[in-house]
Parts: sequence; structure tokens; C-alpha cells
Amino acid sequence: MDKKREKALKQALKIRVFEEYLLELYSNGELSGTVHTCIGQELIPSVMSNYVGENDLFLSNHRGHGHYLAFVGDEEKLLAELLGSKKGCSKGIGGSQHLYEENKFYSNGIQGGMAPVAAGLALHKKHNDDTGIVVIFIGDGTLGEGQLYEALNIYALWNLKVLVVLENNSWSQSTLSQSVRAGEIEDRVIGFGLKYFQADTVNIESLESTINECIKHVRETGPAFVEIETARLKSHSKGDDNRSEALIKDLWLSDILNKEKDKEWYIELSFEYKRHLQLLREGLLPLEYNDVFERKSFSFFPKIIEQSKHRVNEQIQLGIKSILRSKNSLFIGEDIEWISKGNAKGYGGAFKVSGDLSSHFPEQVRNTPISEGLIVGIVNGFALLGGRAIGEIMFGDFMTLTLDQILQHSSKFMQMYGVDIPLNGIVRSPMGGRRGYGPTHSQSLQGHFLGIPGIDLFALNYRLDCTDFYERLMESKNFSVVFEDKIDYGLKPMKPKSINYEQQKDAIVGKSSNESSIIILGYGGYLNKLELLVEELALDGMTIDLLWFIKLNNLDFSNYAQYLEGKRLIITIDEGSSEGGVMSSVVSKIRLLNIAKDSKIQMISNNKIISASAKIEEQTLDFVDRIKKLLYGMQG
Ligand SMILES: Cc1ncc(C[n+]2csc(CCOP(=O)(O)OP(=O)(O)O)c2C)c(N)n1
Repeated sequence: MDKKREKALKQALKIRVFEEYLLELYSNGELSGTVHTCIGQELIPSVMSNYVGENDLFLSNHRGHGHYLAFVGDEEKLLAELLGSKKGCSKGIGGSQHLYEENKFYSNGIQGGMAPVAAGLALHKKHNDDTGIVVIFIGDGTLGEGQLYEALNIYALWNLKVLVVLENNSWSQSTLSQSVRAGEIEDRVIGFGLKYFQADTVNIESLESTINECIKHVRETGPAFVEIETARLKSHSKGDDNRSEALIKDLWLSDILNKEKDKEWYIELSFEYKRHLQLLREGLLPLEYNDVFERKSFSFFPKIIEQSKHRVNEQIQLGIKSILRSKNSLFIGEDIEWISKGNAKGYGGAFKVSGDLSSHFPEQVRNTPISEGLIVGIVNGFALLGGRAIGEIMFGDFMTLTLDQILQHSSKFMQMYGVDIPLNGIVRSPMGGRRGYGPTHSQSLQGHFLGIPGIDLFALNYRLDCTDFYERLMESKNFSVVFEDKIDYGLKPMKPKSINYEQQKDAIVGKSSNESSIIILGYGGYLNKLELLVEELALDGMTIDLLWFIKLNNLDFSNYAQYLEGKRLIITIDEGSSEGGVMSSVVSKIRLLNIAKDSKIQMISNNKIISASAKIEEQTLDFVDRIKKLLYGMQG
């Protein structure tokens, strides 16, 4: 037998023995959770392992043991991972669906979510002249996920070295995939401009030649998609199979490995490898466990700006420019290029933050399609390999479309692989109203992003040196979401008359020269209006302090108690919702920590939608009037 084929068959058998052993452990109660075996599909990664190279990188899904064994090849680390041991490839934290090998192998149980990440990884490789390709495995059920198509488009458009391997076993959990899919798979792929290949796991010769060809195509020409018809011989997960016995029997009969099962090589290797696995397991006992580590939040004393010749959007642009000076950085978003293809005049972002940056850094500043999930996925992939990536989401309202990438990918990469992976990604987006954009373009959704582990949330305001802010963020190893405020972009800070600002950790504090018994807490773009109010009230002899947060999560209140203790009244301002919002979280912390026990707290927030009518919008967000009523009401 041809040496390559022999190697592939042996690899495939090892995967089968490994997974049968897992099922055995599972049925003995020695393994918990979920186990999706690839029994019947092992030949795909096994044959492929003969054609891939050192620098190639693999993305896998819920059914990834075979991929890991074929491309990483460390059965002890995989077994340990499944047993929850700290010796596992993800330190026992990620388990079956979340396997990791630095710069080589990343799996995630969210169907389709890794497709945009593949684009970021491939782009990073391209920028760094790395000849490796990115191989991403998906199942046929995953053809239903929208993120996949956002990604296919960009693989083709940017000519990224990505190979999509569709392991088509016809079934998506309990559903026959065809019954929920319109049209032909090939048409979809060709429609995006990717080269389409087809093979199956019954005909090994054509499988070998097709895999060889498609990998060659990706290396030499561009992205490709290979559909491999295959069969899942066991249940979807541990024991959930609703297919007929007759169908399963037929599938076993045409399985190549199964046809070899009475041969000497098969019997010998099965026996030896099983014994090897048993010994590995014994060596791992008694199991030692890790705890999920907590990622340290990035904190700093933000620089205050009293006066500037630059508007806020220009300051941000200068900060991004500093980041782009490193070649290993990227800035992507919708409509951010200056003179994009087909245009004669400059554009530079809906709020002119990017300006003409694309003229200075043409390789690093790129327009994307309207694909917010993709934008963050690319940021994730680029950052995973050590790059610094910034994604602009045109309006904060569209951040809803990024939630899967931020919550299931950015946040999880940093913790579920059990390693403190730096992820230098920044997603920036403007929130807030008062520009007449109406219900879907004016919301303040910052609070919806609270409670995502590991990431840092920031909110800018016009008193911050926004250039310095982004430069400082380069020191962070965490994934950051930065909310800007569209009302701030056009402002140039002017020296405040009666407010003296001081830096605090993750916040700024505004004080007047006289003692005050009132403090207003908030974040973001309302500060400008509030300053005007504070100065107006100062003329009336009423002094008010301000505590304005720059970071919105993981705040350390031991820094702020000094400003709150002894105050008669604490007012919080939130343009977002009073329920589950940023300031309701702040208030709950103040109360939980028993800070300023005797102070009255009044929350001002907005639970209504924002109208497109300037008049109604102003009424909805008229916090100044509400604050005045509160203050004068109390005085009276
Ligand atoms: C976004 C998302 N939706 C649903 C699921 C639950 N789920 C896990 S596997 C699976 C079926 C996937 O089918 P397919 O892509 O064909 O892969 P296969 O299981 O056949 O290998 C489903 C629905 C998930 N993990 N992620």
C-alpha cells in the first residue's frame, strides 16, 4: 500500500479507537458533559494531514477530536482535556468543544462563529508574509449560519488563503440538512467566487487527490471550499440518534475503515493504541484541576484635556494613527476609507473619525461590507496571532450584531483555552442620541455589554485626551470595547470656568472650589451638557461635584468612596435603561459596599425609544430639566 495512504488509514484508526474509548469512559460514568464523535469521518483530517504544512492553522467545531489528533497529534493532552485535567490542551477548562494549540489549532462550539475569525487569521498571515493557510472545518448544518456567508465574501474579496472543509454527513443533530436548505451548496460557493471541490470518504483515491488539489489551490491561487460527503456512524452526541437502524447499518457497510476491521494491522493497532490510551489515563490519575482564571482588567488614570484645537473625532483619529504606525496593526470598518474604489472625493467614516488614514496606511485601513459580525471576527482573528486590530462599528445600535463575536469569541478565547492569551482587539462605536437619527441609530446600549467576562468596556467623553486614551490602550492585553458618543465628535473642549478636574483610576472627577453636598455620576457624552448646568447652578450658589466613569465594568469602588461619603445627594445619569444598565450596576455596587450609607440616591435614565423628531428627542433626553427639578425640589 502507498505509504501516504497507509499513514492516513492508521491515523484514522487511532482517531476511531480514541473516540470509542471516550464513549466507553462516558458510559462508565468516567467522563461527563458532551462528546461529539467523528467516527465515520476520520479519513478527512487523516488524509489531509498528509498535505498540510508547518505554518498551516486549523479551526474546528464541536466535532473536533479527529482534527486535533490529526493536526496537533497530542493524544495525552486531548484525553486530559476531556477528563478535565489541568494537563489538558485547554488546561481542562474548555473541554471537548474548545481545544487549543498556540498559533495552530482553535476550536469553538458556536456553529459558524469561527468563519469570520478565519478571515482575521488569514489576513494576519498575509500581512506578515506567512505562507501558511487557514483551514476551517464546518458541518452541513452550519450552512444555515449567516456569519459564514459574510466570511465567504471576504475570503474571496481579499483573496485570503482559507480552505473551508465542509464535512457533509447529511445530518444536523436530528435534522436532515437538506430539509432545511434551499438550492445547491456548490451554487452558493461559486456565487461568492470561491473555487469549489467535491469528494467523499468512500472513494479514498479521489479523496486524496481532491484534498491535495484544493490545498494546492489555496496556497497558489486563492480561497477554496471543499465539500466532502461523509457519514456520521454514531449518534450526534453521546446517545441521541433518531435515524433508522437500517440507514446506520448501510453507512457502516460502506465505511472504509470498517472494511479493514478483520485485517491484522487493524486488530494490532487497535489493541496497542487502546492500551496506550489506558496507560495515559492511568498516568493522569488522580486528576488535578485548574480553576478558571480571572483576567485582570486594564485600569489607568485617563489624561484630562482642558482645551484642544482638535475636535474629539480628530483626537481619536490621531490615537488610531499612533496604533497604525506599527505594521502589525489593522483598522477596518464600513465606509472608513478616504477615497475608496470608484470615488473621487474623500469620505473617511460616517463621523469622520478615520478621515484620510487610509491614504497613509493603505494596506492597514480597509473598508468592509456591511457585516458587523465579520468586522469583529476579523479583529478577533488578527489579534489572536498577536496583531493589534481596531474595528469600527458605524452606529452603536449595530453592536447587537457583534454580540456573538464579542461574547462567544473575544471573551472566550481569553479564558476557555486556559491560557492568558493576549487579545489586542478594539471595537469602537458611537452611542447616544441628540443628532436626530431616530429609534435605531440613537440608542445607548452600553449596559447590554456588561457582564461579559474578561473584556474591558470604556466610554469616552470630551474631557478626555482621546488621543492619549487610544495610545494608552495599546498597553492593554485585553479585548476592549470603546463606546464613543456621536454628540462629542464635533466638540472642541473649552476650559471649564468653575470646574476643576482631577484624574482618578478609570474615571475623572470634577470639583468646584467650594465644598459640595451633591455629586452627579455618569459616563459618556452627557458630560458636556452637565458642565453647562453645573456652571449655571454655580452662579446660583449651588455647587455640584462630578464623577464621570471612563471604564464601565470591573470598577474598583475603593477609589471612589472618598467622593461619595458624606454627600447629601448622589444623582446618576444614564442615557441608557434604568434596568440592567451601567448606572444601575454602579448604584448596586455603592449600596452593596455600604458606601455613603446615609446619602440619598436618585437615578435619572431613559427607558424610552429615541424619536427621530428633534423636539421629542429633546424631551426624552432632557435630563437637565429633571436634574433641576430634583435639586430645586430638594431645596424647597
Ligand atoms: C450557533 C449554534 N447553534 C446551535 C448549536 C447547537 N448544535 C451543536 S451541533 C449542531 C448540529 C450541527 O450540525 P452540522 O453543522 O451538520 O455538524 P455535525 O454535527 O453534523 O458535525 C447544533 C444544532 C450550536 N452549537 N451553535
